[in-house]
Amino acid sequence: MTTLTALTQERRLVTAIPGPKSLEALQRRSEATSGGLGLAFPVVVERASDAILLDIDGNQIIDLGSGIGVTGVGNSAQRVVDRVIDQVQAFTHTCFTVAPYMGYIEVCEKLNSLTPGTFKKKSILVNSGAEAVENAIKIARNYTKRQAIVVFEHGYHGRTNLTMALTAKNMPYKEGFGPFAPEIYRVPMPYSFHWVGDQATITEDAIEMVTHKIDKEIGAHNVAAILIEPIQGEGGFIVPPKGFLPALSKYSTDNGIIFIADEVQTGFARTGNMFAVENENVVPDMIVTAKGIAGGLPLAGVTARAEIMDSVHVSGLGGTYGGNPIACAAALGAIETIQEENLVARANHIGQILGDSLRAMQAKYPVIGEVRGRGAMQAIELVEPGTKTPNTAAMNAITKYCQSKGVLVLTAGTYSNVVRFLPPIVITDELLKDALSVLDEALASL
Ligand code: PLZ
Repeated sequence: MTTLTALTQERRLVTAIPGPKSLEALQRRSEATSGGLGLAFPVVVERASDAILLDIDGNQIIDLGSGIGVTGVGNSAQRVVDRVIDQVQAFTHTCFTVAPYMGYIEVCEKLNSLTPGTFKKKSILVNSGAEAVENAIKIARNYTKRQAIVVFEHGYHGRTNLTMALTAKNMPYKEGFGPFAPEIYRVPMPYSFHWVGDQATITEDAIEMVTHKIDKEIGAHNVAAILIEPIQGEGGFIVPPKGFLPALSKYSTDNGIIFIADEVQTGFARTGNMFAVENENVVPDMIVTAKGIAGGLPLAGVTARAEIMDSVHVSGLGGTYGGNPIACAAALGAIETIQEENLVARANHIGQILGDSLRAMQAKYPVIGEVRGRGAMQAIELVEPGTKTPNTAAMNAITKYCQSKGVLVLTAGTYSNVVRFLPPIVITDELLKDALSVLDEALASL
């Protein structure tokens, strides 16, 4: 076995982006793979470590996307690599519901102790965020004996049939893929930047709108669960106004509704708390995790009060690969990294640098309508200067400019006008500042 040395944490371009080898490989990509797959950054990756991606032409690219918020502990984090190698040599698969193994149990113990709430909790593991959301809904419906699910405008929960129905945005996620699952009700989200009402009373007004809709149009006693991202991810890093999540959580409790936090994108230190709901001391009945849990291996979890998780009949939950032993080994390595390297504090430190620098850019460039997010999860919303009209052209121009200079940034937003930053939480200050200087150039070049 060859051992690879870690890549130097610096940006280095040796060809245009994409270089000749990537161009050739991308030609093969388009011949071999479905045209239905998107492509955010047109290079082919050879290796990666921490916050640097090395492409097959030898370019070193700064990763401000973490594979959509996954590699918070860094690409190929050492503790993840070591545990995965040990596990893959020990055994690769048995199926946890056929012959169990310790890794699955240990990851669930970690989830039960790390998630908010002092009550007894239990967990299951599955393969993806969407599968975890599906299971959360199954369990909530089974426990409450109710069917309606309340979700929010601008929300994103996945691409499977049920989770498409839970997701707000039609294009590209839902277009042509219906029919969608029934008993899903979408309610208004207090998106403060675009809120037409009074900013001073946004929380109260939004709660009134949401609870009015639930009470009058659905009937609270028919609602199994309210499902919400504590900071909406794909929708454009929309942070609910202070007090909104606590009020929603209280309304759920008062009405026997399961409050589910979808922490797939926000979880595991990303926002400067282990889980984003902690920011306002919200304790969800159920919490869905994925992405950052396992340092890049496919793993997701559903964690809830024990009585909710135990309400399901034996064999009502499962799946061939859910909680695969290699993914569990990776998760134990990732969680150990988060704890030992104190990545919660590190995410706050990144948040300071990101926030200060993005706000300084906002003061210079009126194309930035708003800077928002928390910790290592922040974004800029781009507008026609002086208005709130979405500026998709600016988003595209900025991402393209960053690309050409070797900085990977991702986009988001219902109006396709948000550039988002989700760096590995282990990114060095120098590398982050270098990436932000490229972003500044991109804005200046508009
Ligand atoms: N819930 C809050 O952010 C995944 C989607 C990328 P899966 N977000 C990235 C894309 O284009 O498909 C996500 C999320 C929230 C659920 C999911 C779904 O997680 O692991 O992609 O299924």
